[in-house]
Amino acid sequence: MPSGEKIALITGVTGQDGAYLARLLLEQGYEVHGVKRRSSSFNTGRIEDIYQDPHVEGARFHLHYGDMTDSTNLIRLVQQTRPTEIYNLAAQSHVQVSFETPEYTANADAIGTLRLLEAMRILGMEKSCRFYQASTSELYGLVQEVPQSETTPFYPRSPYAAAKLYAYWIVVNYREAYGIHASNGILFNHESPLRGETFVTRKITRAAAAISLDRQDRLYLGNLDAKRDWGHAREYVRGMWLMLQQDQPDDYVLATGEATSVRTFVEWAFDDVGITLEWRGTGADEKGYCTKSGRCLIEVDRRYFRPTEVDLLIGNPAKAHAKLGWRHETPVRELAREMVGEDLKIMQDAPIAKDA
Ligand code: NDP
Ligand code: GDR
Repeated sequence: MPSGEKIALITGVTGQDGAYLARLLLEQGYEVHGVKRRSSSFNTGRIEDIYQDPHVEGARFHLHYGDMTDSTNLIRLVQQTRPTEIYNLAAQSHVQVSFETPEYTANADAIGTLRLLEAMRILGMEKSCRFYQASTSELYGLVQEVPQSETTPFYPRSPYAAAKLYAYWIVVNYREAYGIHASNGILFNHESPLRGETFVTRKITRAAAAISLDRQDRLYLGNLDAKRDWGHAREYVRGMWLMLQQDQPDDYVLATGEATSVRTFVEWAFDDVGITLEWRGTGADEKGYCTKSGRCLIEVDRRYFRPTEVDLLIGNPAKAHAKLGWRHETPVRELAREMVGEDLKIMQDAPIAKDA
């Protein structure tokens, strides 16, 4: 660790992981700089509780406008903030959306990572600043080996995964070529009450809450048979931080080692709001879930199927256990319950409106 003050620069600070990481680093005594995008409406909802008025002396959390597609901006931000650790979390992170916006996804997720590494080089910060890259289990894509570890071959199955594959290798290359302390965290899916509403777990827990309160009629989902290794985001950001505290940079899988299907997650979430579901036809040849009394609540909709799917992700976190002393704590069943509970609270507090 470079000596002296700890200064972190977090790209993607307004996202799920950015919000948890900023909180963790502030608790650890860091000065934290977060990069947020300009948007026409507020996008800082997840970090409202840690926001500090910049006019007040001694503020340790600062927000800056920025974008991964603008190298001039990234160079200036690194120059102004002089971080000792950079956490590159910003990304167009939605796999399905990456099929609609492949070029933008490559620009932000792949070239954006290169821009940030180059900013470090241009400013001569190869030795004074450490770098964390938000790599992903999506790199494994088409199943080559189960469970997946740091040595499993990659086979990306989406423009998102292909962009993240470039980012993974450019990080490895800059580590080897320029001696930068740069590490890839190959993180399996991690969720929380702060998860984006269009990712499947949160889409399900919000819908279960809304349907139980009669605020939504039906939930449309895609492939229910995909299996994911779901952990709690709060615990995973701690793993990111641990990677940058090691003497040597390296690449690590963070995962629980347990896979659950989307179908099972649906059943748990609805169970948690007291709705028992039965699998049956919902009309024509569509399939879905209905209640015993015949009210059909969930329908499979082909529009949510991906052109190429990742069927099974299950990680082997043995290296992170042994070298980082990192372990996940929250079982996936408990995670689902927490997310449903938080969504129920949000819905109960919100003004009555039907949520399509
Ligand atoms: P989110 O989608 O919640 O957050 C993404 C963040 O990136 C947001 O702050 C978003 O800003 C920002 N962002 C998007 N595009 C740009 C851009 N062009 N320039 C600057 N900022 C941008 O993702 P998560 O927090 O869930 O994930 C964090 C990172 O980890 C991502 O890189 C993701 O790909 C990766 N990852 C996530 C996993 C998971 O299960 N959550 C697993 C493995 C990897 P805004 O709020 O304005 O949209
Ligand atoms: P994923 O997460 O693609 O794994 O990427 P997501 O929650 O979007 O999908 C998980 C699985 O659920 C299936 N699915 C649906 N998905 C969505 N979003 N909406 C649906 O209606 C739906 N129905 C079924 C998907 O087909 C898929 O198999 C996440 C992101 O956070 C990435 O940024 C990260 O890199 C990976 O996790 C690890």
